[in-house]
This record gives sequence, structure tokens and C-alpha cells, in this order.
Amino acid sequence: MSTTIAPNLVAAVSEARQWDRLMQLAKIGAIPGDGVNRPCLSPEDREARRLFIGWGEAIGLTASIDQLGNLFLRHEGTDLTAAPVLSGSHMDSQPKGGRFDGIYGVIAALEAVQALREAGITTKRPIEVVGWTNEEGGRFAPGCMGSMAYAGFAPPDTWDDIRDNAGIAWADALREHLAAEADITRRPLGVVEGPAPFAYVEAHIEQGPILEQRDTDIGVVTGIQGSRWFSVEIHGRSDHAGTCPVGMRQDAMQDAIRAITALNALMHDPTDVLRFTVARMEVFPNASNSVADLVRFSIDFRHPDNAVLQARGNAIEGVIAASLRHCSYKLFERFHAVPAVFDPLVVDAVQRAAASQGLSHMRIPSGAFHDSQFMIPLCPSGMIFIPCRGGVSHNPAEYASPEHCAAGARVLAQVLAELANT
Ligand code: HGY
Ligand code: MN
Ligand code: MN
Repeated sequence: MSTTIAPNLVAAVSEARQWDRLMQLAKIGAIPGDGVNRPCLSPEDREARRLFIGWGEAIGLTASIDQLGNLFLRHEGTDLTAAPVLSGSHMDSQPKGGRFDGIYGVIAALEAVQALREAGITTKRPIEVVGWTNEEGGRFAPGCMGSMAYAGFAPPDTWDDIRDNAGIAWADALREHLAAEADITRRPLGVVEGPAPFAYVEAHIEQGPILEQRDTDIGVVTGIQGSRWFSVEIHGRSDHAGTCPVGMRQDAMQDAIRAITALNALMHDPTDVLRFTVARMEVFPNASNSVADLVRFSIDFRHPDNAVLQARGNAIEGVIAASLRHCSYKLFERFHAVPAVFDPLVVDAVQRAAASQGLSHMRIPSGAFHDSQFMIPLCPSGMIFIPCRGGVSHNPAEYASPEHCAAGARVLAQVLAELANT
């Protein structure tokens, strides 16, 4: 594999153009503290997608979407029969998200393709810049719905009845979204209805402190830890807070506290490798003088070792059942992604590109999940990380410098040029 850089490819990546696009997008769904709130399938999401499509069409890329709303901008190759190289990330954000999580990888891929074209580099293979639908799972859980459906990991109607906090069903929100984008060419759904890509590369902020602490420009991502998401319902009985004796109550709130306390004990890890988070809770009837009859809470559990992910994850139900005093429970597993390892074809290409461009780099695993993990069974896949300030993410203070954003796009451009001519 050639390690020479096309002489003008790196120079064609424009730090200023990329930063300007990121800052324009940051105005869509902007929230105080320099953050964004751009839920999937929202008007803000659609506004950002239109801006992105406009930039792509202005340089000759063609837009298409599939039945999950995954958005593609295609750069044509010389071999019209060749499987494409895909590169991108997600455009949706957390409710209190930052200006870089996901969207950086989409804009870096656009910048890399634009640089290729401006550098006059033709590619045998097409390159498709992709914006995946609902990676975050912030509005509709779980995350990665678009990439899971594209990869055939789950049927496209799996999540139809999932509702957001306003009670809107996924199927209805998706239908409204596709109607609003009916002017965009519709394409088959991933490998369910079409051929597999040749390779997939995703640029992303690290969302952790390691690259910054090691003063390193590029993370050569080796893999992604496993993740399991659950939804727990504790069912009790509503009673009068003033008259009903505590001994007679079926108090869903008190039993939910017992369950979460017991789960904390199950998930205790003195080495601080395991990640266990309860961050979403709904209480019904949610009135201060009515005993709660239903509490629904989320579980986000992650670990790099699949044996731990399975053993502790499979113990969750028993621990909940044993912890309850007066209530019943329901447990739903919403997401189950085992630890993933990226392909040396892409990992080594990322390392070579960073080295040949004189960028400091290190191999690093990902603590966050990404759409890329669902591409692994389809084709050689990998990721490029850039540092983010203090490792902060899923927070308005999330920040990556223009220089690091450009370095990531330059490495991506070289990797895409190499893969698309393989
Ligand atoms: O939750 C995650 O790991 C990703 O940032 N959505
Ligand atoms: Mn992300
Ligand atoms: Mn995220």
C-alpha cells in the first residue's frame, strides 16, 4: 500500500472552510454555553441536513437517503461497479450536546472528499459521505438505529413503537421526516437491499482525556468497548401520601431506589473500568402527594471485556427482582453491542497516514459507542480520533481546536484516497 501523500492532497484540506462549516452548524439548535440540542428527526436536524446537502451538491456530490433517513453524499469513482468507501458519522446531538460529537466526522468526511476533488485526485471507487440517523438515542432510545438497520443488525421496523418524552412514536417521527425530505433521492437500505461497502472510516472527537493528556494529535482507534442498554419499569400502586400507612404501600419510587442501590453493588468495580449509568428516570403520576405507582429508569452498562459484559449484564434481572419489597418489575434490553475490534487494513492505514504527515499518534480504544461498530461485520472499518478539551463531551463545553479538526481531516483524506484506490 502506498504511503506517499499526493503532493497537494493534505494542502487542499482547508482548516478555515471546515471550521466555518462546523460553526455554521453549531448555530442550528444552539443552546447556552456554546452547546447544541439537535435531536434526531427534529426541524433542527433537518435544517442541518439541508445545509450539509447544499455544501455537497455545490461540489458535485449527489444526495440520497434510505428508509431510515440515513443521508449519503456520493463522490463518483472511475469504476462504476466498484463498492464504495463510506465515511461519516452522525448529525444528531445529545439534549445538552456539544458542537463536535458526531457532526465533526460528517464535516471532516465532506472536507476530505472536497480536498480530493480539488487536488485533482480521481478514485477508482466511489466515496460516500454518510450522516447516520439517531446515533445518540437521546430522543428515541436506543442509539445507532440508522446504522443498525443499514447493517441488517435489526429490522427497520424494530423501533416503531418507541416514544420520546412528548409521547411521539418513532414511526410517526420518521414518517414526518421522510415526507419532509421526499425531494431527496431514495436509495435501498444498506446491505439489506444492496451491496456491502468496501470499507468504512469515521473521524470523531475522543470524548475522553487521553489524547490531550498525552499531547497527541491523532488517535488510531483499535476498537470499541461493549455496551448494553436496559429499560426498567417498577410497578406499584398510587396512594394518598397523607393517609396511606407506609406499611401498606406499594411504593414504586422506594423500590426503584432499592433496585438502583443493589445494581450499584453489582456493578462496583474498584479498577474503575466498568461503566454503569442510570441517567433517565420517569415517575408517575409524578405528584408530590401521591405515592408513585410507576417508575421507569434507564441502564447504560459498558465494559471492554465481553465476559464481564455478559456476566454482569445477565445478573441485572435477578438483582432487581431480589431488591424489591412490594412492587413488580419489567425489564427490557434495548441495545446489546459486544466489544468490537477494527480491521488492520484501516487501522494501519490511519497509523501510516498520521506518521507520514508527521502527526503525533497513538493507538487507543473507544469508550463511546459509534455507528462504526455496526459496519465491522460488513467491511474493514476503523476510526480516527482527535483530542477534545478536558475530554469533555455530551456537554455544551465540548471543544476541539480548528487545528486538530484539520489534522483529523487530513489523515482521513489520505486514508480515503488510499482505500478508494485499492
Ligand atoms: O453514548 C455513546 O457512547 C455515544 O456517544 N452516543
Ligand atoms: Mn458520537
Ligand atoms: Mn455522543
